[in-house]
Amino acid sequence: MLRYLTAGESHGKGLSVIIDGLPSNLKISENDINFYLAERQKGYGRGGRQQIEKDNAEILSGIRFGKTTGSPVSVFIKNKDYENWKSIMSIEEGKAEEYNIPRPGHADLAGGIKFNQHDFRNVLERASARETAARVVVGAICKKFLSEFDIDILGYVIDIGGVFTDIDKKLTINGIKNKIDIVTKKTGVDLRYPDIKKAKLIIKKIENIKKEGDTIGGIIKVISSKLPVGLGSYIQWDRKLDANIARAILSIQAFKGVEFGAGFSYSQNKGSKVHDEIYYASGNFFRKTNNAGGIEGGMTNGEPLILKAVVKPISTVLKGLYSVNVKTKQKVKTKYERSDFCAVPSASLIAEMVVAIEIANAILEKFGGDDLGLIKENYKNYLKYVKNY
Ligand code: EPS
Repeated sequence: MLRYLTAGESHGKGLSVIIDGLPSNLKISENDINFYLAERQKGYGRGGRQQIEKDNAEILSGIRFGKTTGSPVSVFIKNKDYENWKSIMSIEEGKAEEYNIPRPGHADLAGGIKFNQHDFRNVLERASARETAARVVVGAICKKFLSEFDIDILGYVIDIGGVFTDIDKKLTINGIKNKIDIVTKKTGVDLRYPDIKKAKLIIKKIENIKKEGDTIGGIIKVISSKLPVGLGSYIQWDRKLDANIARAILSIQAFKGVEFGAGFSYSQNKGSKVHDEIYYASGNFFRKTNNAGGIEGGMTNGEPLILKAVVKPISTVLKGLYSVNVKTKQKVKTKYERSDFCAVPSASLIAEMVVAIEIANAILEKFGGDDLGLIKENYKNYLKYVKNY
C-alpha cells in the first residue's frame, strides 16, 4: 500500500513529504518532480508569491543511483519566502502581530477554536494551499510509475467563472493536451483550458476580478487513458476506487464537490438512456458511451476515468468580508493577506496528481510485488488473462 504524509507551513522553512510503499527499481530524478512543481506554479491568476518561489525538490532518501530502493522516499521543498518571515515564523520563542480576524470560507475560525489558538496564523499557515506542492511530489512519482504501464492522466480546466467549455467532449487525452498547448501559445498564459475561442473571455474575467479585489472559482476535469478493468473493488466500502478518488479530490484545499461521468445529470434521464451498453469485438469488451466515467461498482470497467470537480473562489478576498475580531468580539472586515485571485488552473494540476496517486495505489494493490519488474510481469499476465476471459 502506498501512503504518504506531508508536513510544513506556508511561510515556514519548507515542506516535506515521506512516501512509503513505492516499489524498488523505479527510475526517478529530481527533474521528473521539478517539471510538475513548475507546472503547478504557472497557473494564471495567482498572486505575488509565485514570483518569490521557484519550487525545487530535494530528494533526501529512498533513491540511489537514480532508482527507488524500496525504502521510504523523502523529499524537501524549501520556502524561499521564509527569509522574509523568519521572525514571524520563528521556532524559538518570539512575538509577532497576531492574526485575530478569521476569514469566512477559510479554516481560520473552526481551526482556531479546535486547537485553542486566537492567533490564526497557527491555523492558516498549515491550512494554506502551499501544502499542495508536497502532494505534487507524490503525484509526479506516481505518474512516472503509471507511465511504466502506459497510463496517462490529465487534469484541466473546463470552467472559470461560468465560461464553460465542452470542446473536449469527443477528444482523446492527447487531443485535449494539444488544444491546451494552443491556448497557452496563443494567449501567453497558462490556463490549462482547451478552448481558444473562450480563453480570452476567461483572461478578461480574471483581470476584472483582480481589479475588483475579488476572487473566482471554477470546474476542473480529470481524465485518464484507458485503464485496465478491475482496479478497486466492490467488496468493501473502503476499497471502492471512486470513493477513494473522491476523498482525495475533496482533500485538496478549496474543492467542494466531485462527480464521475454523467454525475449529477444522471437525475435527468431514465436508466435505459444512461447505462453504457456492453459490446464485444476482437477479444475486447467495450462501450460506445462512457456515462459511468470508467467506474462501475467501485471498479474500473476498462474505459477512461472521467471526473469533474468544483473549486470555490479563494477565501482571502482583497475587498474584505464581514467577520469578528475574536479578541475584541467587534464586527470588522477581514484584513487583506496577499493571496491568489484564481487558483483553478493550478488546482486542475493538483487534481491530476491526487488521481495519479489513487490509481497508482490501486495498481500496487492489485498487482502486488515489491519490485517494479515483478509488478509489470503480473500486469502483463493479467492483461493476457483478461483478453482470454
Ligand atoms: C495561500 C496564500 C498565498 C498563495 C498560497 C496559498 O500565499 P501568500 O500568503 O504567501 O501570498 O500563494 O499558495 C502558495 C504559496 C503556493 O505555493 O501554492 C493560502 O492562503 O492558501
